[in-house]
Amino acid sequence: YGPLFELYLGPHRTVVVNDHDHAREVLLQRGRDFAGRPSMVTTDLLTRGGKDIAFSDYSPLWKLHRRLVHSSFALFGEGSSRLQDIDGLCAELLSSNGRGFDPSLAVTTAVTNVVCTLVFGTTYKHGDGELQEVMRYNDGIVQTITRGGLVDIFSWMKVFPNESLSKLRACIRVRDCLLTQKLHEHKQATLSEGDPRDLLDALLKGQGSPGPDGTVITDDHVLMTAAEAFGAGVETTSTTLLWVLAYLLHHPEVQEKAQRELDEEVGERAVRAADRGRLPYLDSIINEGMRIRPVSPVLIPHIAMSDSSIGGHAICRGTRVLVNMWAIHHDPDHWDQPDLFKPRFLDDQGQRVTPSCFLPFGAGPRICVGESLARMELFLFLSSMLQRMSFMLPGGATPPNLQGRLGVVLQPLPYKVA
Ligand code: HEM
Ligand code: PLO
Repeated sequence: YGPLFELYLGPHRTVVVNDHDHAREVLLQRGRDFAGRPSMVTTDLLTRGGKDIAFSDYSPLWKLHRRLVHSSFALFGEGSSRLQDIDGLCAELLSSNGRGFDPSLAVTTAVTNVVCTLVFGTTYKHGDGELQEVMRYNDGIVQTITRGGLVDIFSWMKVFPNESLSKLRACIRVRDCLLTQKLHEHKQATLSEGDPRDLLDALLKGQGSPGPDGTVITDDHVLMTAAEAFGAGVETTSTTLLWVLAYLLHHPEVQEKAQRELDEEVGERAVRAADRGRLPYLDSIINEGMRIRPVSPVLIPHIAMSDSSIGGHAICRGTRVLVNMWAIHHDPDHWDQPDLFKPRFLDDQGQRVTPSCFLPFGAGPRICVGESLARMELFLFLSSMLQRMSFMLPGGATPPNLQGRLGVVLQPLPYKVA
């Protein structure tokens, strides 16, 4: 349909951006004009009417909120190497002794524990009952918040019985029950002075200082933001790792090259965050995974907050804008053989290159707040796994299906490794 087209999704005028020049205009050059979020039935349910960050419309309180989360991540996450679950993950993977098994449970557990430490200051043991509950409700939410689902187009349809919406409500109930309990425990344990230990502490402390327009962070905001950091932290990183592993099963030569780089640059000792500079090929694999299978293929819908323009075309206030990152990451004008998995983020000298049409985290005012954390996690988990083991197809198995299933994130279908 060309680089830019407009359609009506029910009553909503929607512009779809398929190429990277226009995407940069929407996200960066005129980022402020397009930094709004539409209100939708499913995400309003999920976030109690936008009391989170990702699905909340642009407002002074949202900005304050976003800043709090961002600085908490820098404080508690990215800098300090708190990925204590690497050993647990590797042990669990190795314990399969080469029998074919689905890696998703082990990967999700490890990733969940990283965010859990960050948000709540706690971790789960592998196989913990509550952890299983978290994974179940997350999966239910991911599968029921589909972008462009009918109730999000015709909101009046919410009055009719709807199986998907009932499932979403049930998952949200489980989530809220669990999180309210955590908030309660935190309030009892903290509420004294002292430095915040985790994101929940930081948010509770932030309740004391009102936003620029006098609005305050309510308990609902604290709960929704913690829930979201938790949900976003788990689903995105684990999905990306599972995509990369699936592609490595298709391309054993890529896996071997990464292992050679690890042997030469790191050897037997544990990989550290500071090793990233020395492992450009590994980074290139991660980037290629995020290019070929972006977890968020049309980002999150944006909305024009004022009359503006894209590529010289007038766009009126209230227009929804979908940035088609899938199309941008597969654009044959910018990528050689875009459907082929080949780590390509290096030049002839092996130095890193990042093309401007590679935007897996978005860009501008709505850029992902977890980018640095995610990049560090992806690097540390993948490097540690490849250093200690090789992933292979179980005997007789066909390589993983790479088509994926699209919920609120694009996930690989279940597959087995040995
Ligand atoms: C937003 C990608 C990891 C938290 C986003 C967006 C994308 C994205 C594409 C939407 C940008 C837009 O609408 O323009 C990713 C990818 C990840 C990742 C590819 C990992 C591989 C994380 C992690 C966290 C996180 C680990 C938190 C712990 C968020 C939040 C937003 C967001 C809160 C909403 C930002 C806003 O609307 O202002 N992410 N993300 N993400 N991400 Fe991530
Ligand atoms: C994942 C399931 C959780 O239960 C709730 C949740 C919160 C934030 C969402 C996340 C889910 C999916 C991935 C999202 C994230 C915000 C930013 C991220 C949409 C639904 C991406 C990749 O855009």
